[in-house]
Amino acid sequence: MGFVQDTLDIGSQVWNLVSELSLLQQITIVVAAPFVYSLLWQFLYSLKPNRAPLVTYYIPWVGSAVPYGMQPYAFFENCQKKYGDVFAFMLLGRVMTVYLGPKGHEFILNAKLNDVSAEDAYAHLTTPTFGEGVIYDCPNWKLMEQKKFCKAALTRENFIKYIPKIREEVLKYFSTTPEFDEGSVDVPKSQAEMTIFTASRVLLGDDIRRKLDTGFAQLYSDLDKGFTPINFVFPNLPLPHYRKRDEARETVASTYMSLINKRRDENDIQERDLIDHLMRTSTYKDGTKMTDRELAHLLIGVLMGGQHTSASTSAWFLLHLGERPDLQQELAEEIEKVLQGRELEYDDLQNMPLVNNIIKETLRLHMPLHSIMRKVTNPLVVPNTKYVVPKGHYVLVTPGYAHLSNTYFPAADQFDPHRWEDQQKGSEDSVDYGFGKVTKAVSSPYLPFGGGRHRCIGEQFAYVQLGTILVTYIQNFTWKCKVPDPDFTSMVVLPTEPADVKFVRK
Ligand code: X2N
Ligand code: HEM
Repeated sequence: MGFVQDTLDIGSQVWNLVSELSLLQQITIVVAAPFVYSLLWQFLYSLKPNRAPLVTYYIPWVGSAVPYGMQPYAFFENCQKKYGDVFAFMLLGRVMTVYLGPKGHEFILNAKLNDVSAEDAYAHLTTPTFGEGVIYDCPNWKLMEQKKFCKAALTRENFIKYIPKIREEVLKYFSTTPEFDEGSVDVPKSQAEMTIFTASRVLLGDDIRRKLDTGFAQLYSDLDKGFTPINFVFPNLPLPHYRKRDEARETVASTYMSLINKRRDENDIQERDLIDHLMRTSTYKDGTKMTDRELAHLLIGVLMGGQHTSASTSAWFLLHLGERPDLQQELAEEIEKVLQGRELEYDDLQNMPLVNNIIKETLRLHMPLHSIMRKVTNPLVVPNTKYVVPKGHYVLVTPGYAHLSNTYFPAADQFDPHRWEDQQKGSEDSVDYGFGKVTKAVSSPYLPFGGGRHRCIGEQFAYVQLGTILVTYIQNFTWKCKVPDPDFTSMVVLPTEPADVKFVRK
């Protein structure tokens, strides 16, 4: 009680003092208080011996959001010079601890399930767009199983069937988009459209793909506009774009649910697409089945994730190739040598090292997710340092930063797909978190698909989709352009617009 009484006493004394000041002085205090508090808080933080150094900031709560949000890699480079590989910064009210380099990859991507949580870091971002019960709106063991269920549709057998369909969609897109024949193509836009058409065709099936030629595309667009980094701060507001997102999610989910019901009623469950595979294998190990609604939400999430990452990657490789007619020529020769006039098949892609290395090099220079985050749920000791990251803070890992370092990649700023040649795969230890084997060590400097229990399951699919798109472009066009700067403020790192390219038919 003494403490409460003392606090009240001090409070009333302060109040008496303040009320004797002029209005201007009172306003000054109210405005200055957060700044004083923030600087005081930073000072006290700096006294704690076991905290990673905090990047100084002047705007309370906002912290380093502007330099980080605009130019994360330049921001990290400055911080590394001042503080070394481990430091913390304030981002919109959250303390983010960064560990740069391969040791940081290991520290964060292989952190124990008990110590860090992806769902606590991402649910705000994803759940309003994907819907409830899946991905980051469920316990981690369910996510591991959902990833296993999805992998059933992402096998070699299925890829063999997907390639002609992807190719057909790309060719149809070329012939129905007038900008390929006159004027120029807005590449980020064309690649977003081509990605949704190809992915829906093979993962959701012909029925859903056909719906995209009608009003259904608008729903995807509304849903897509709701999948933005703004959600980290404001997942829900009474504004039109949030309402449209929620309506779009409901309508898209209902559409998928009707299709699921139709297939079940007609006993028409084959092995065509992801929907068929999920209808077959979506029983959790505790015996419960995913509901149709959860299946619909999982489909939304997986398609949405694959959409942004894949669309940005193909936009970037087209733009880089526009600067490199020599590589376009070399690709054309590789493709012609393998195919000899035949149509592309799955095994052909495995025999086109340059095609794959173009994708690999694009993902090095333009890793779509520049920041991978976890919320700390138990005090986390940073190995080889005296630092402890307390519960409630976040950890951030950025393989994309190591991708750009000359230490790991000589002439790192050069687009050089040949740098990947003659790299034999080592026989590395693997581990299974429930969705198949993945490499145990994540201390590689090159991790575009992440690592550990949250590692991507879409890598092979992305290579199939992107490889088919690249081959089909090279077979039909040549083009020239300049590579624009990256825009880091969107969900994935995109080329800054305008990024228009004039394509010339072969
Ligand atoms: C206010 C500049 O702009 O000053 F999707 F099934 C589906 C995605 C993680 C994005 C992190 C922060 C940008 C601050 C700008 C599925 C395929 C996934 C994986 C500050 C002033 C979702 C964080 C975006 C930081 C940019 C997390 C994705 N494979 N997809 N200030 O993905 O996997 C999925 C998985 C992330 C980010 C950012 C600012 C499975 C500003 C100006 C303004 N980012 N971002 N996926 N910022 N400002 C996914 C992992 C999961
Ligand atoms: C996870 C990258 C395409 C589905 C991840 C992660 C990364 C990543 C870095 C780890 C995220 C984290 O640890 O927080 C990429 C890149 C892609 C791509 C660069 C394309 C070039 C796809 C595609 C799909 C997909 C096409 C679906 C078909 C997933 C899923 C996860 C994941 C389900 C697991 C999320 C988790 O366990 O938390 N991806 N991805 N991705 N990705 Fe991808």
